[in-house]
Amino acid sequence: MKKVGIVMGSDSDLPIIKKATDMLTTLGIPFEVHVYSAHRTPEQARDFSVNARKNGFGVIIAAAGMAAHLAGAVAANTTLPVIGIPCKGPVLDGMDALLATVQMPTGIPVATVAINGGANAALLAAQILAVEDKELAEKLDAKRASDAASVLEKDAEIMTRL
Ligand code: RP5
Repeated sequence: MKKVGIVMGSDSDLPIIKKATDMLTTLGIPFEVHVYSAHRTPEQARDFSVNARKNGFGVIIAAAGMAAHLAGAVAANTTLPVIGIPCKGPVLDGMDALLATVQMPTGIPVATVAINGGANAALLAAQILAVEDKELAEKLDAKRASDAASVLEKDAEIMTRL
């Protein structure tokens, strides 16, 4: 199976990335994590992106906060699908990172998930890999069924209380 590449702009983004790595681990998907900044280490971020396809990656997750150019900078240097996670920073509640990540110009797409949406980034990466992987697609179907069952359990429980 192809790997998921995960890059974060700073190790301060790690709590968001942990939500993604936990989900990938649950699904049995291999991944590799790096701290590369679009601003502080632009050469390393570029090298990783340029070489990602030949290094066995099938999709890249890029997480950054504030002036969050990382996902766009990665996407500029690869035609692998890139999923951006805008991370909430100390001011502006993550709106700064959301707009910087989602508002890509035509030609360089970034599939942006919710602010701090680490788990959904991993699920979207899994769905992309599952296009060519029947076993993974079945795991995703099973997860959907189990998520639905747990909502229905809560529904039954709330009716006994209210
Ligand atoms: C961004 O700046 C990082 O992705 C992080 O979310 C934010 C703050 O970085 P630190 O100052 O915590 O290293 O590039």
